Amino acid sequence: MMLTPTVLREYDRSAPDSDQLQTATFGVGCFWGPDAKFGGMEGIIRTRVGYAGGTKADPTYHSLGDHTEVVQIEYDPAVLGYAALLPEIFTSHNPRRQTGKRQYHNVVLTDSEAQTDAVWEYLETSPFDPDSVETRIEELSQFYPAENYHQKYNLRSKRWAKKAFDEADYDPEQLRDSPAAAKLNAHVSGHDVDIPFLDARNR
Ligand code: MHO
Repeated sequence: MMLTPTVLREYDRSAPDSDQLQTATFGVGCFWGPDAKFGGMEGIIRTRVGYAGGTKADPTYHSLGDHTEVVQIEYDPAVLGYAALLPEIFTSHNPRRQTGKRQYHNVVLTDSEAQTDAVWEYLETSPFDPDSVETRIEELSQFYPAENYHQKYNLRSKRWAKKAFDEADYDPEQLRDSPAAAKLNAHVSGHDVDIPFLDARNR
């Protein structure tokens, strides 16, 4: 199947709505990487990158204040539970060492007590000694989406991929929230992702 505007729109239209999904928010360094990696995983439907974990109101990339770069994912709990996500998060960074710069801190921002409990339960049975884990584990207070040019960053730098969304008349917010874009962003970043709408001509 070719990557046509119709194919992209159909894929996105058939994806589950946000209200049927749950969110997970975490930082593991520069947010471009986890945006691509997690966007390709089965059960992860949407991704967006942003700033969280601090107190400054309305942070921007050049005025971050005490915030950290994070990715927020929308996942389908019927396919992938939070407990199944945690090993992926904790092996995407070194939980035994915190990063010097707060911008790139390792942080898991939970949005419910159930998520917080799941993190500690995971750590207790993980190879990481919970007492020596330096990753910040905190409640999410507010997520501020990053500027559009940071969303699906790797996809944006591939002309053929960006062109497909331009031809489908996606505006920057639609591109950010597009389930198809999450998968393509993973694909162009070299992650192994099963994309039904890609054919050899696009690879
Ligand atoms: N300036 C770094 C990190 C960008 S990330 C959005 C780079 O160009 O790789 O912080």
